[in-house]
Amino acid sequence: MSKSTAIAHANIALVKYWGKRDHNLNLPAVGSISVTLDGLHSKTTVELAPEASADQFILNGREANEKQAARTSAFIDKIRRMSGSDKRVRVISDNNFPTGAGLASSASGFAALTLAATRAFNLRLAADLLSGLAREGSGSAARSIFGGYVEMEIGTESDGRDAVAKPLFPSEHWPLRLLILITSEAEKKIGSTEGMNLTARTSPYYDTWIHSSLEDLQNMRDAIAARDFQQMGEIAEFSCLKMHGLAMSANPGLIYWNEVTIELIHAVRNLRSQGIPAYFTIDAGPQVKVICQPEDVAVIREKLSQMDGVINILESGLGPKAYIIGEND
Ligand code: 2P0
Repeated sequence: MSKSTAIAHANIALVKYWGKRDHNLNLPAVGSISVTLDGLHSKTTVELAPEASADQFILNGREANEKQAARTSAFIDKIRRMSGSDKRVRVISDNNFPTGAGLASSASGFAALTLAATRAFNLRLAADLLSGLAREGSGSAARSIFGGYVEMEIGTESDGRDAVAKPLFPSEHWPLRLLILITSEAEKKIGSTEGMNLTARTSPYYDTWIHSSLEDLQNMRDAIAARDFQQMGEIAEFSCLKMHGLAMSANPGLIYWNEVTIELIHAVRNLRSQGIPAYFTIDAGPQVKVICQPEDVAVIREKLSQMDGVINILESGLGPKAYIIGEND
């Protein structure tokens, strides 16, 4: 193929990834468990451009900035080496979720890029190899290769070949829903990679974080297998708060929240005290993701939308693996 278009969906971690055991291969220091979302995706077209002297990247209708272009080109270089080709590419990528909403798009973006680019260069990789390659672009992207409930393994091999994600359960196993409460559209000052590196270097809690993650992963697997909403939610909040506590204990401390984030944490816990089952999780930014069951979405949405400072609410169920939507020579 010389042109290929792929879709990959965003994911949200229920047990968080924060820290790397190898920087060159982007190997995670802890495993993670996520859900892939049906509502949020990246659609990416990669077209070989044999006559071009440089790669071209159009992200959300605009020429990518220098940093994005350099990171993407370095990633495409890996695929060029694998395929034995030195052809330049033209990449067009769009997110179906609001641009500038402060949602990490590197997971769906790199997963879609991995699938579309390998196919454009005529490589047909098995899903685990795609996941490992996506990981080299962005750790969380390894998980977006798969749908439903997904676990990222840290692996033990020094070359990272077993640091790949694997599907745990399909979406239909347990159709949870997520509400994503947008509290700020400002771009974060410290990205995940930089934040993780600072944390590993300076936090006195880092080793404890690494060791304690094993139990969280086992408990989360069990909770999902048993469809135990309370256990799943309690572990998700625990992992989230532990990750943020860890990040805050870096020096200088990383605070990804704003005042609305904290209000929403209390609001979700208040819902529970009123008998409405809902749990929160938060990534490296101020948005709050609320995990709930389908029958409770309407009431939770109604109550949280009234909170001051909630700019927008996105809603999603669980979604499929990354897939190709079009190819031609
Ligand atoms: C996660 N995050 O598990 C965690 C929780 C953010 C907070 O994975 O450096 O953009 O590219 O591997 O994948 C975001 O980190 O980091 C992330 P890199 P990535 O979802």
